[in-house]
Amino acid sequence: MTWFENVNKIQYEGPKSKNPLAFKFYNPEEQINGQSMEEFLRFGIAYWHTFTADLSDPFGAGTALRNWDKYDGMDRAKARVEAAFEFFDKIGAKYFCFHDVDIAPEGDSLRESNKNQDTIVALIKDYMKDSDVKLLWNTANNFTNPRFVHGAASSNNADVFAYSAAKVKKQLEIGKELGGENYVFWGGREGYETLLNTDLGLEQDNLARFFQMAVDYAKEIDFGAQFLIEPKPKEPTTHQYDFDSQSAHAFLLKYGLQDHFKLNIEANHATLAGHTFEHELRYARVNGILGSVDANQGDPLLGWDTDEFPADIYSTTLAMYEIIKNGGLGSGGLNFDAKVRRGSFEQEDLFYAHIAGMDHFAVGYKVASQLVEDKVFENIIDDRYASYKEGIGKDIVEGKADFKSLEEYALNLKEIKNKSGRLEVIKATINQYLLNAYAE
Ligand code: XUL
Ligand code: CO
Repeated sequence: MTWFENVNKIQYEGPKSKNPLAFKFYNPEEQINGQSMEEFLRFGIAYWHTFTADLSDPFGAGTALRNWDKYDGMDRAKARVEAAFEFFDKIGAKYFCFHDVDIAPEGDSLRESNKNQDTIVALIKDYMKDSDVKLLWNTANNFTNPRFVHGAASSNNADVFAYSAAKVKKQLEIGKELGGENYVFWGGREGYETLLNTDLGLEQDNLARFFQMAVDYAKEIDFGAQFLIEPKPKEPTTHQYDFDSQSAHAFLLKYGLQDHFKLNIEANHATLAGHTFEHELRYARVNGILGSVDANQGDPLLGWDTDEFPADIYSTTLAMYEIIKNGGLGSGGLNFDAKVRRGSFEQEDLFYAHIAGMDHFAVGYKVASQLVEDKVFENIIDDRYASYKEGIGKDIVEGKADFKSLEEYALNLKEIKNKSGRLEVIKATINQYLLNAYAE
């Protein structure tokens, strides 16, 4: 049985290829800095968008044509596993990610849901044995079911806190069973709509208690995955607690959780927070908490999370710059938390979309590597902050200055000379690198 009978294994054909079912820029074997593209980029497939979602939106029903939809319930869940592993192999992705409810339907009780999970996890484990595909991360969906109407770990209802804990416990066990390299917490409904009925202090304390219990349980079962918090500023709640990387960091520091978590940075979440993707990556990187990436992009004309496949090579270049400077993503990867548009409902669109996303990150990687090799930004920064390498600047960074010595210095200053920031030429240089990377 094959689920994608019109598609063969996707090959690299180079920038001139007109074959929509071939990579133009992503060449898995190409070596950059002594590592293959495949090893460094660690692409992941998001199970929910690619195998579970039906492309419905708040105004319209699902449009997706998927040949596994001829089945129902557990049969469909099993068909999806088969289709997924065929897809991973054909697209050449080495990682995948899922929520509990993506892989198996919920039952009428938690017990039944867990049983459904066990059946599908055993099947996934079998498929993993015959392939080199690994679990980048799994997570618990503690936001879709009506029981999470007021939140999960930050719900006002302690029964919901308990239920949420049970779901995460199960996923930690499954992560261990499948050798998951990371475990993700996206606070889908961990936030609030209005302060008029919210105890913000208790909700945040409870969220921290929940994270601590997860840390303790992972230790107890010897599950060594990297824990990741995925910040998002809003949607579904008006005020999400893990608003952006800086607020997630403050939260971790406040509750003493900083040694157990890194961040999973998503491009569209960054822009929803009013940041660039590279800002979020940079903040996480300089604070030592850049763990993984959800690769997608938003629509600048729409104010919500559209989860589009990455197409903006300027953005993928600046993102890859951060990732290279981070020394890679360690156990993390580039997970395509991206969905084909509602109008792209044919099954082959899944291939076109992932090929495009992988190509665009490959371009970004190649161009960013060149920028790093030529020290383009490093030279700019060195020069721009040169005043801290000698004289009074050196005293400041070495802790040898105080207000009195600074006042004395300032009183004797004859003139203050600033230098141009040269933003226009910097942007032109980046474009030059982008255009020249594949020029003959
Ligand atoms: C939602 C989102 C999630 C997380 C995992 O915006 O990004 O899919 O990645 O729960
Ligand atoms: Co995401």
